[in-house]
Amino acid sequence: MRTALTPEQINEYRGNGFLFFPDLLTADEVGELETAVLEAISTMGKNKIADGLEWLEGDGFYDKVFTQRLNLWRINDTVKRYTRATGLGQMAARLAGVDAMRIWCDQALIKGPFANPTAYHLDNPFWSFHSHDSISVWIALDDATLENGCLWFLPGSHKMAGFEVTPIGMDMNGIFETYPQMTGIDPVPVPMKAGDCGFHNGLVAHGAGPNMTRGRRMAMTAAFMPDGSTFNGEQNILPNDYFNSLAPGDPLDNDNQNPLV
Ligand SMILES: O=C(O)CCC(=O)C(=O)O
Ligand SMILES: [Fe+2]
Repeated sequence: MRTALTPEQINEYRGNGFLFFPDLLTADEVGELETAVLEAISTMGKNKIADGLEWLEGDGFYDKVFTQRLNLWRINDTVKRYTRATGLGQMAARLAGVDAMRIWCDQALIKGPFANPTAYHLDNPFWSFHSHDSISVWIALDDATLENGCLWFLPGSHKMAGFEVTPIGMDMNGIFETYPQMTGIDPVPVPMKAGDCGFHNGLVAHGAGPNMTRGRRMAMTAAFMPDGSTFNGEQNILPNDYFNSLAPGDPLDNDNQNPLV
């Protein structure tokens, strides 16, 4: 894993709210991670969250946006070696400008042939903490192209965003009803080769096109929460026992659920 960041890359991330980072993984590493992710997913059936809250895949529009499987690090040591890699966590912390990160979740996002588009949305409002400094890494395990549903971003939108949820539904323009100030921004596509990755701020608007091809567009992602973040009352993916033990304002510092990376 290539983890060196330049000051220019950090500036670009902070200005745009995202950063394209080529060659994070070698071809061998891509193969190893891909195999591990598919292995982990094959044990989960329709359950979207490994070893935690039950969330079953259905057959509605959202289930055809991508195959989504979360917290694979909990059931697969190889996935854990990548998504909880210290070097990756350090990159996330440097880009965000915080001292330390905890893993919020990792997730595989696989657009199968002819998958639906991923509507523009913000990530952080879905989660159980609010932060201007949360960050995800999206690692391409297949080439992600304009044809098969690469990511698109609204550069700088993280500076205009609040914490209102914008659903990943059927309306591509839904986000602009909540955040009309973002309508003036030109969206930017970020195609990637397998092994490249992108980092994005939890408040930057992003989405992906449909998969117009017969091929697969597979990504492995990890979302990082700044250490010191506090519970906002949303359950999101927290297991019931832990969720019921929390009151708004409590620190989310459970090393089993959200370990430091
Ligand atoms: O892979 C996709 O289509 C969407 C990814 C995304 O929204 C994310 O990683 O936050
Ligand atoms: Fe997202």
